[in-house]
Amino acid sequence: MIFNPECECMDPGTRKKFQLARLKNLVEKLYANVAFYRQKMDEMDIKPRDIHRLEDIENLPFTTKDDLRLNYPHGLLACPKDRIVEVHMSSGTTGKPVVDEYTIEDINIWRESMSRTMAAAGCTRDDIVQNCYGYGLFTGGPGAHYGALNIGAEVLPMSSGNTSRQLMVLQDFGSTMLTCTPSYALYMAEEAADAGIDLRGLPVCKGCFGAEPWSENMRKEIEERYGMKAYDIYGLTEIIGPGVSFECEVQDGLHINEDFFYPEIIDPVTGKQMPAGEKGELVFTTLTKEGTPLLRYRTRDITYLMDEPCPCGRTTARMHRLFGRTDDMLIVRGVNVFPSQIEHALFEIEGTEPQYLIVVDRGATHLDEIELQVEVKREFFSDETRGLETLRNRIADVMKSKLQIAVKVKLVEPKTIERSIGKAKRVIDKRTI
Ligand code: DLL
Repeated sequence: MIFNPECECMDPGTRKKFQLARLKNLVEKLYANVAFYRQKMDEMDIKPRDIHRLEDIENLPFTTKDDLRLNYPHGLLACPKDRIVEVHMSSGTTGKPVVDEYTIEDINIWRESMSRTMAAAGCTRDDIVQNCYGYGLFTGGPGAHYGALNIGAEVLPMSSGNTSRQLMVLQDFGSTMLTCTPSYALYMAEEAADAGIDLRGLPVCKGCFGAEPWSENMRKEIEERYGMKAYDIYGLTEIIGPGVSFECEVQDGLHINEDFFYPEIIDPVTGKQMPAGEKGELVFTTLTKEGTPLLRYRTRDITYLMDEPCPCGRTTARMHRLFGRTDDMLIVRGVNVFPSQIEHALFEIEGTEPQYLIVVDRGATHLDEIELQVEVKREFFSDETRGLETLRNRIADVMKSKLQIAVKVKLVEPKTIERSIGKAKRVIDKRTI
């Protein structure tokens, strides 16, 4: 279902006019109210009056995660502090968290964006949404909550974890829609299988999954285990949270809510814009935000924009599902390796479970080594060891041909690799420089 046809199916030329007016307004506001942006624009000798066309965005400064950390906690606030009604943060593994401060208008835009997201996955007022994204400073729980409420669906604000209770509620309340990270959806499916619960026989028939990388094969696995349609949704705290882009029923690329979040793809090295169809770093400008609006925020996420029309009728630009992040690329013996490449290759191999861990270390020879731990279906462990040996060799061969480097494969029994209730940790890099 298209939640807001007027905006989502708008003639692209008309949308561009809106975007330009909003961009001009944003740049004026940032120049007047945020010292950080005024200084950057002065350094680059660009003034708000220099923005005449959407293309002029290329002359504006970028914002990076480091800029956000340096201005922690309130340095990028663009409106009076008393207008802020809610705050979210992303944990990050190092340094200060990044902060997003919302006015009530920002919350309204978030609500609208998430309503479009969930409606595209089929959510209506008749649905019962079991929301297992974490509630708290993380944007996942509240974002899906706002969207579902706005649609008029019933929400079960479960938050993440306590899997046996999740499964009990899934059965007893007849939840029809699931919202959580894809890795948690799979973990719940495993626990359900162990408890003898037939997920395919339950009313749950659709879900919005995101917040971490996942592959097409992982989607198939979730769809099969639950008997549901699984949709990819994307977002990040800095921009609004979930609701930046989402899949429609066609499941071919994610529609960007570009009346709010203006996308660009740039070459991560030169910073130059790249045309549709070419892979690079995703950059967003928040056209309407009031609390902490951002100009050309470098997400570090890698994808490309698709500008061909989508059969669903929405006219918004789409982005391909993410290929990885500029900062999760591993350089192993000089070769660039993305965890998503490993995941993709692995899922093609019969006999493996969708659980793996990549451990990078330097061996006695001081050369980088990748150990790939892969869970294997239980039958293989009760089988004769030859089966295991053949599978191990097969995985090693596939990795060698896909990644161009040798990978040590360690097959482990089901449930050996630690499960996560939020974002899964797929890489441990033990190398010290
Ligand atoms: O993860 C917001 C979110 C919540 C999105 C629930 C979708 C669903 P952060 O914690 O700030 O915000 O993390 C943002 O997570 O830059 C991507 O690298 C990654 N990410 C988010 N969605 C996807 C996705 C939330 N669908 C970072 N596929 C982003 C791959 C994703 N990676």
